[in-house]
Amino acid sequence: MSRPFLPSRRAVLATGAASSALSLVGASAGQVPAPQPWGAVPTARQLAWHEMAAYAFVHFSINTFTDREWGYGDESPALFNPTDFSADQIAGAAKAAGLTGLILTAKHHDGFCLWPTRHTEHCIRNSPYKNGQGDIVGEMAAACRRAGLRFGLYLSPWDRNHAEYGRPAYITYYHNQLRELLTGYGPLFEMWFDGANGGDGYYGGAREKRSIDAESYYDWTNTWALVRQYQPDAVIWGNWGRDAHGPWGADARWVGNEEGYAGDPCRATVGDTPYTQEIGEHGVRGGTHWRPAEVDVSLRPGWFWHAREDADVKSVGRLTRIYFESVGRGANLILNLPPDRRGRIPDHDASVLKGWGDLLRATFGTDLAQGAVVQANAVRGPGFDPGNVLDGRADSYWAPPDTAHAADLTLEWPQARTFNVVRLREYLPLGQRIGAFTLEVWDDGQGNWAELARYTAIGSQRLVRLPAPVSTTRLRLRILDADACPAIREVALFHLPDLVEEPGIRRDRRGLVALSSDIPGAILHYTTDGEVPSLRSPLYQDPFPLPDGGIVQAICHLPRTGASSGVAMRRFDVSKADWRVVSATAPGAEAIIDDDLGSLWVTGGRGLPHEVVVDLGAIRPLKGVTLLPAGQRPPGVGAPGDYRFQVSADGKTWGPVVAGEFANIAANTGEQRVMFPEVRIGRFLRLEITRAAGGEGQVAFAELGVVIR
Ligand code: FUL
Repeated sequence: MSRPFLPSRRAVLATGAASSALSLVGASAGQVPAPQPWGAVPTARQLAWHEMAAYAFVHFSINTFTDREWGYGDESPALFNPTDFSADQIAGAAKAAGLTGLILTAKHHDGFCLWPTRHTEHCIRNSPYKNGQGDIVGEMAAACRRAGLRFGLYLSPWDRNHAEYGRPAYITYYHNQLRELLTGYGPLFEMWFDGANGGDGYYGGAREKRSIDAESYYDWTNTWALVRQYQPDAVIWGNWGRDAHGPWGADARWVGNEEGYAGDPCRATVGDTPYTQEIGEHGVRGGTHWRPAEVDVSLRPGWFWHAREDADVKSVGRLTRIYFESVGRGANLILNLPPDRRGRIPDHDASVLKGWGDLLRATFGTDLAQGAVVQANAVRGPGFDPGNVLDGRADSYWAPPDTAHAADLTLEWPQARTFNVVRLREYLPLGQRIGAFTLEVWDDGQGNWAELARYTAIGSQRLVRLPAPVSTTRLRLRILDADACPAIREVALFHLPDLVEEPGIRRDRRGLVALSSDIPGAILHYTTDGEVPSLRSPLYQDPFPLPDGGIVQAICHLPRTGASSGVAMRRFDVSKADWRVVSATAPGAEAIIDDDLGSLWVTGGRGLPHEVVVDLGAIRPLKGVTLLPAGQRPPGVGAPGDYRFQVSADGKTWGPVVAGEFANIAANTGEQRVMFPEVRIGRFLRLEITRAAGGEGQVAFAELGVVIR
């Protein structure tokens, strides 16, 4: 098992209780009975998975070459033709980021297979890559082994290419494919069973809509049994309905969003109730099943590579925030790295990953808590001593007596330690037990304890990121509430180097651009002429007008430390100042033209289609349209699934229909873009929503926009 950011620790330099405890770990632990497990506990494979913390996702397939997020299934295998594929370069980029494993999309929803499967011709054998002799799955598996990364696979259950999809024969096919992957590519640490099932597709030429009941159709009991049979150590990821294994029987759950955060708290257990986004993000305290969350997010807006997103690669600052809001809340992080058409992680993306990995290594490579004298106000006895929290071992922990559901642990150093990150871990084999805790530091001047932080859950790990470094000779962890006596595996302290995050860039309906930063004392510089901003660029003071659109780039600078952020960039089209809603099938449609990303239009209860007509205020040449999904939808409300757009000069005679589906819109809140086949001149825009993605018929979304520039 690889443990990326754990420092290799020397023996604890503790004294007193701590040092006497050390020699007793393991050997004499039997002298005092261990605490009993409480509630649901993880399996061995889940425990190993928790240690992996953060790993890579790699979405690479036909979509990379067609510029789509969801292929229809009718794409020719000949399109798959990476010019300079390097599995080692991809694995190397993941490794440089400090990631511990890599999961590859062996087959996405379009059905194209990246390995030469015996069960379909819709695969790499019929592509020009290596004259049909290539095997991307095999190359990636070997490169991961070389790089010391664990390997996993994604095999989309939904298959828009296969003629039998929707019928029993497809399940046999799916099992055959799964068997090939489970037996042909060495050990796998995780199998990813995606939940997306959009309906229509090519299906061997039928070009029709096929609806299935995802909970029963895929025969999960037997599908998962194959994973258990051939890869007993692999964690099964999926969000399916109740089955013999309990609620949505897989080993790990979807966190419920694709934005890169877990809820706080994000508990590892869930109850025996249907999946909801709320449960995905937060879990359930004292739940009956161990189903920890995995946070899936992409380095770029899309899951697949698109040239138009080259300037939208997440920065080191953003990735760090994501790490703290996922791994730091006890979830695992799966960060998607989309290879380009060469078959490599683009250079800029790779350099961001390297910079991020360097930062994490510099931060988590030195545990500043080492050397502390550790004491507790409640001690269980030999084998469970306070000093165990410093020994870097996964199998030792501090525990007070069974009756102590609240207890304090104090670390003390002869000289002050300076840190801005605290890492805590519970000993998971005994379950997730902590219900509330605080961290306090000793204030020499005042002669008392001062509260630093207060949270509910710890779990696999809790990273507390402090707003500024703290120097102290004493740190106290106070467990205020627990379901059973606490079992604390680790208390560690780190120093995260100064990191200035990029500013936020917003434009309101009037066309005024505002920049923002929540860093105290930060100043902002910006450009609108395409130049990269520097400290010589205009200093931001007040919102400035940009009614006709353009590119705004900005940096944040902290004079106190001399550090600057990376560049934030946003492209704006014409402002919506003169727009108005002409008609809509439900009230409140003004919300989609107010440039307020938080306000939604929720269509009424009437049936589909839902329709809105917008007057753009002037005749304009329209290259396409954009739609911004809702960040969070009301319960039971879906996202717009299928669309029909039309343009008119006078609001009476309408031009040709542009129809299609918004790919992955139910899960992903990134902007959707629909380009017209040619420029449409007009003043009125009509959107009809003919299918809802998720929900019960009503849909909601945040903004409608146009592409003119
Ligand atoms: C979603 C899919 O529909 C996306 O295309 C992507 O694979 C993401 C990780 O999961 O459900």
